[in-house]
Amino acid sequence: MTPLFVAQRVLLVDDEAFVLKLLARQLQNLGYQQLDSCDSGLAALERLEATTTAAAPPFDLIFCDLQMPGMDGIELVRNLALRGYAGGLVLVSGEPGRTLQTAERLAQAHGLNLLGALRKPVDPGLLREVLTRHIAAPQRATERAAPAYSADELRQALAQRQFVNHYQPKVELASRQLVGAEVLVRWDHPQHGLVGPDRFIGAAEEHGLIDELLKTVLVSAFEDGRAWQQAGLVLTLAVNASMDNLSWLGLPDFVAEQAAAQQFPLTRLVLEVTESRLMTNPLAAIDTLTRLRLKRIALSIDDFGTGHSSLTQLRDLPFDELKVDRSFVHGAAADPALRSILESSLTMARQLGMSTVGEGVEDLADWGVLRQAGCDLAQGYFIAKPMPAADLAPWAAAWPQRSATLLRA
Ligand code: G
Ligand code: G
Ligand code: MN
Repeated sequence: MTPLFVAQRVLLVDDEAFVLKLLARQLQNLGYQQLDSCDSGLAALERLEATTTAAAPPFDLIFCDLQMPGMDGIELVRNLALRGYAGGLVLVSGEPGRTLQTAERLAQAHGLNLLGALRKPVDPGLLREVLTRHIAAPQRATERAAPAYSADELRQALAQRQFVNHYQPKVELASRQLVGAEVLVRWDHPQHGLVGPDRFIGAAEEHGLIDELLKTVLVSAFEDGRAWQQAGLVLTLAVNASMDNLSWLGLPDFVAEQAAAQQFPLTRLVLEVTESRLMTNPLAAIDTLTRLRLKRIALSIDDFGTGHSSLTQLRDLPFDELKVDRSFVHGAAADPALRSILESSLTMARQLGMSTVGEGVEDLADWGVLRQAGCDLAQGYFIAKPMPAADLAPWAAAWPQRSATLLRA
């Protein structure tokens, strides 16, 4: 376990000294170093107030027992909400599952950042899973919120063609063959250097420029795809679409026209979709997705398992591919909870006739777990990081040799 969590300040609240000690030990084993504990809800609130009023920031994470003398966990949760506590919350209890579930819903209804609920004694695998969710989700959220670019800045960047596509290889686990690449846009900013999508996608959505961005990403992808094809490199290209893009009813026709202009076959295009925000116009999205499908463009459900990409979508929409989120892939070999989520997601996808991709493959163990679980494709730093278009052909040429070494064949 890498110490991903060292910077996190954690408060444990439980009236049983033994539970506090055990949980503290488990968290220390996971790399947490800044642990604080108290034995009642009231003491927790005092602690929180002391840290909030002082220059020090409040806690990043609170573990809260339900059954406590004096102020119980439910009351503490209510008080946390009243004080605007914005950190993560994990409920821990010996109470039966239903009670814990109800408490969970209550915490969510209060608008708290609930990471999960754990039964006592706390299973180390489940604990890690809950914490992984914490580092996976909120980090992405804050990154997205970072420096907001204005509509004018984005418009100018579009006009000056400052957005460039990078490509991350997707390889078949069974054959190790390169079969495609995910297109990941970057902003080659004249002052800020290469800016990642997490820092401008949100702004582009907000300013109504996300369709313009998708257009440039698609056109460049078709151009690059055509060049690779002429060089003998046949690749399936996967482009990311925002939910907002799906309200654009003209998207399927635009895609078809541009692909035809570059003689790029639509059967080699995949559209990756994450439910990044509430679907504002579900009818339009279903219309667009279905028409894309009719044009033989493959649809992929991205970041599966993160809570954005949900079972409801699988039921309602014609997806061809499921991408298991990297938080369930990396480290799954050594973690029974992650592994079972990963395996059951893959099994479900297969039963629905979808092909599968594991993203976030960072080491040989991740590769092995996917291979064993029968996943079709792998993507991640272990194989290659996203790279400029010009680097892809050389990378592809070197891959057979490199993969043999990496996988010790
Ligand atoms: O490399 P990475 O930082 O590339 O990408 C971060 C996130 O940005 C990913 O969730 C990815 O899906 C998203 N993303 C990358 N390129 C695009 C794009 O062209 N359009 C949209 N909507 N999202 C993108
Ligand atoms: O949400 P989406 O699946 O489109 O995200 C792709 C994002 O994941 C990009 O930001 C990309 O840079 C990143 N990424 C790709 N491979 C890995 C990996 O092996 N580990 C990690 N942590 N991130 C990765
Ligand atoms: Mn993606």
